[in-house]
Amino acid sequence: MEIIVSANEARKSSPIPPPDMKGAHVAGMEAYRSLVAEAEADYSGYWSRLARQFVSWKSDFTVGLDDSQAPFFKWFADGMLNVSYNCLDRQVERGLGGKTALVFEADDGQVTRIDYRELLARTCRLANALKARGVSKGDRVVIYMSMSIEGIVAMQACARIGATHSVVFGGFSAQSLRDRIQDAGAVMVVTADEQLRGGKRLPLKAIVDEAIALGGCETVRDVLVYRRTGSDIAWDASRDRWLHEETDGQPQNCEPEWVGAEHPLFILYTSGSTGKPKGVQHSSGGYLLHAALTTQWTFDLRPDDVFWSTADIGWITGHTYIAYGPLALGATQVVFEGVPTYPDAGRFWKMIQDHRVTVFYTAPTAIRSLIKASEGNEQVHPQRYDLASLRILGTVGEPINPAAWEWFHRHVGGGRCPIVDTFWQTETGGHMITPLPGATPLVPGSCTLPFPGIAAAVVDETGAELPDGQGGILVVRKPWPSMIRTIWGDPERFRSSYYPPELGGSYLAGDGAIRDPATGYFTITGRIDDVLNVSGHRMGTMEIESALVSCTDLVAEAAVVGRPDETTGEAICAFVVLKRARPSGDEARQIANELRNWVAKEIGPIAKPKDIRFGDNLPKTRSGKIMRRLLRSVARGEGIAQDTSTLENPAILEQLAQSN
Ligand code: 6R9
Repeated sequence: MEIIVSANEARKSSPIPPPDMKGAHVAGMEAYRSLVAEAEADYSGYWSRLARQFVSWKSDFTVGLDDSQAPFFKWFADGMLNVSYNCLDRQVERGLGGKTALVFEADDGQVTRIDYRELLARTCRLANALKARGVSKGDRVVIYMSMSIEGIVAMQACARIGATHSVVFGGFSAQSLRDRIQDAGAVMVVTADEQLRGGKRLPLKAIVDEAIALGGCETVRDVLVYRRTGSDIAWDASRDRWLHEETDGQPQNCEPEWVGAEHPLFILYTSGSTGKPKGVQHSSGGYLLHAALTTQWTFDLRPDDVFWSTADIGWITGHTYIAYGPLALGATQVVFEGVPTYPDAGRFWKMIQDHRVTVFYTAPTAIRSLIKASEGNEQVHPQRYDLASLRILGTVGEPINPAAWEWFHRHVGGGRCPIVDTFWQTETGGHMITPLPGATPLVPGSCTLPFPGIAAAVVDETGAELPDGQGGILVVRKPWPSMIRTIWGDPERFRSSYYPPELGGSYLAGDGAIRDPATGYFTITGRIDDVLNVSGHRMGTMEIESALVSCTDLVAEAAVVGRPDETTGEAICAFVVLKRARPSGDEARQIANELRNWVAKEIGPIAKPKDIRFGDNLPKTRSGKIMRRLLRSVARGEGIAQDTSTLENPAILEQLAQSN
């Protein structure tokens, strides 16, 4: 299976026309084009119209886009709102109080349903509990939780009182968690005793304890613990509190804290080109608008849909398309605690069947691993399940290769369901380039056309627009409402990472792209910086390198590159020089394992290198720069046809190539 989608491959197939969808929100290409034209004619007015349609404002705004301090753009800045009011109270006021908001399926298959009225009551009780512990508007709260109703309630409760949440994925290590708590200056951590995934109990609270013990988290006054498994855990009475004890007895009303549209709803850390993760800061008004708008248009969401995004709340997809977008529309959604392969690889298909899911949003890496599993075992093949409820499919996180697209289309969607291949990023807040199901003809492997109003373009290094058919750098010409506002605590890094002067005011996405000359469709060709995408998880090569070299007893030097992988899209490949003689055979395998565990401890299991190769040295230029371009070729098992004349020590390539 070829993973990296080439533009040629995407172009080969002829577009698949959209199904005849009565009453689609964007019905047909005429409707799409007229929205694009509306945005072009009056950009700020277009978004302002939608902001009034999709968001309920406590007090209306007078200005749409404010670009007076570019690139620190503001949207709807003098409008006042509350995001939790928009997601919960508003639904109850519309008469949807008894409508199911969340269908939670636990790892062991147990199902809990909760309606909008109950979700609002629980959010208010927790919001009151947070206030009782002194959390107030603008304070940061770190949420370190697995998928749960409580995790979503915690996010909504923060939004309700104007506290800025920062969700840290439950797979991150104590060290990574500490760094994020410290960078955010969090006053509270909300966690669970343990998480349950694939039948295994994994610690959460113990990792919070470890993170705090590492030092630097002095801002944290309280740790709230949701009792998930009831296992014994260590307890520090000066700081630890059971979530249920804090919320029991709290009133189920809590007046929303009305905030300005630019108030930071959340910070979410993501990987960049340097070792230090970036705290991506999002707004309240502009973010909520795009979350609600894209959930409605991209998934053509209707009142009776059952929406399921398989993402985790620790990632941006779990923010926009679980915690905020679907709730802002009053949708019913499935929330899943477990993993796609437990108790077997038919779990997703069984859940779609059981809950009559109509819109299903997942990651290419999950699809590829389920294809593999079903090839080995007919019992878990999607055709063994009744998937007739499905209407629309979606993918996110990485390019989807046409073979996986075809399989998903045929075997999961029964050939009837459009697939929306949604390109976007933590920084963009919501979809940027994506098909709209009732309008856009589909081409497997292409994310097709910009969402109406998004000014995506392909340019060269000087910012000049390239003709279609020529690959270049993906940029966004105009600011949009849900864009990143800054990097928490580091506005200069925000400016230099996303608005380099040579691009003349365009947003630099960090991906390469090419447009098809016939259709204008975009195909994303992958990151152009030192960011890897492993199973749809963003990892910085520098982060992994610093984790490796922090193993000071063993490691002298390390370089990390990506190589294509059949299942995970990209795999992490590390080249390591030890402080002792280069190991081989069993010793090499044993040290490689030690280093993998070390990286898991430093960053988290998702950052474990798949390949570790040992050398006496690394390929360097005479000026001492590591030549990653050559390492990438070695990692891919390609011959070294490239120019090595600037290399200080050419023989090293041979050694590294053989050391696998
Ligand atoms: C939402 C999310 C962002 C990076 C992005 C790009 C890759 C995401 C994609 C895609 C091709 C798609 N990416 N969706 N590449 N086609 N449909 O994944 O955010 O974790 O910040 O990752 O993921 O490389 O730059 P995030």
